Amino acid sequence: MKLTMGKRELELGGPYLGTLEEATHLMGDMDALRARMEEDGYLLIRKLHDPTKVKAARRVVVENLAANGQIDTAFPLDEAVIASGARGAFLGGAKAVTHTPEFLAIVESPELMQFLSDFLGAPALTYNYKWMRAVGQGDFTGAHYDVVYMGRGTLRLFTVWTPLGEVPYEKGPLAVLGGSNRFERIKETYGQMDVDRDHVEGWFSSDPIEMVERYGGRWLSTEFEPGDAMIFGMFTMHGSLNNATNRYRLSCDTRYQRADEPADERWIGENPIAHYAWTKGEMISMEEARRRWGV
Ligand SMILES: O=C(O)CCC(=O)C(=O)O
Repeated sequence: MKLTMGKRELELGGPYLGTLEEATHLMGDMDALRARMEEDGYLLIRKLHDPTKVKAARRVVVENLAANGQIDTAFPLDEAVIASGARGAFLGGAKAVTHTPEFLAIVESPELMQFLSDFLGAPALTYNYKWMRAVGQGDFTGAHYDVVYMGRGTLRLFTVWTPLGEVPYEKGPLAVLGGSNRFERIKETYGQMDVDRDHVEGWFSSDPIEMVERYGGRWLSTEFEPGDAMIFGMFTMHGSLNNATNRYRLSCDTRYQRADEPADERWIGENPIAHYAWTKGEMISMEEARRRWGV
């Protein structure tokens, strides 16, 4: 099966793309989950969330997109068929849809917060800012570490990536670069960057093959069902496959850390300030930044 990431076609099962390892069977054994996170840089947990709640949140998001004319209502709403001429949308931050009871019932559920508190070994907090994406046809996310966007607080910060609905391969699921949590030279250079301070583009690369050939590892992905989630750390290189369908790929990514550790001030509080300088003024291309870092 050939899948696309950016402009590259990758054969699933070939040298550049394999499948994510599951950690679902380790649930309940926090030491094993922590060891797996340390080793692989991610945890794939099936049914981490209640699938019924995920479907309810999906409904709210799809209704919101439909109200904005982004859904082709000639098809059942739940299919989220992209309206003619409509594009992908970022629905994060202050947008009301990420603060509806249905949405918060997944990403701030008592069960999830308890799980993360157990995993972190102390009560967890989640950033008030929520990231929610409706990924359009042909769109994808380039390879990046999350630390460049949210590294001002503790580095023991974790992303929970939650698909809102089924995400088969052709709909552009998340992909991580296996082994990238140990790319020391990239962690010391790109991994020290802050997009608001440095005015550098966020994506390290849009070329999945270039990354594997230069740094090793293998891209890993899977197909997702409602309730499934990926958890990963700040230094796990990730992106997504392309959405090759005419339906939106809906997903959210939310952040968690110990409440007793410093938090990145851009993402917390009633009205998070979010990115305030990135993309404003003169920007440095990633190509140029990588040349300076020698990576
Ligand atoms: O959903 C995507 O395409 C990207 C998600 C992402 O970059 C993240 O969860 O940090």
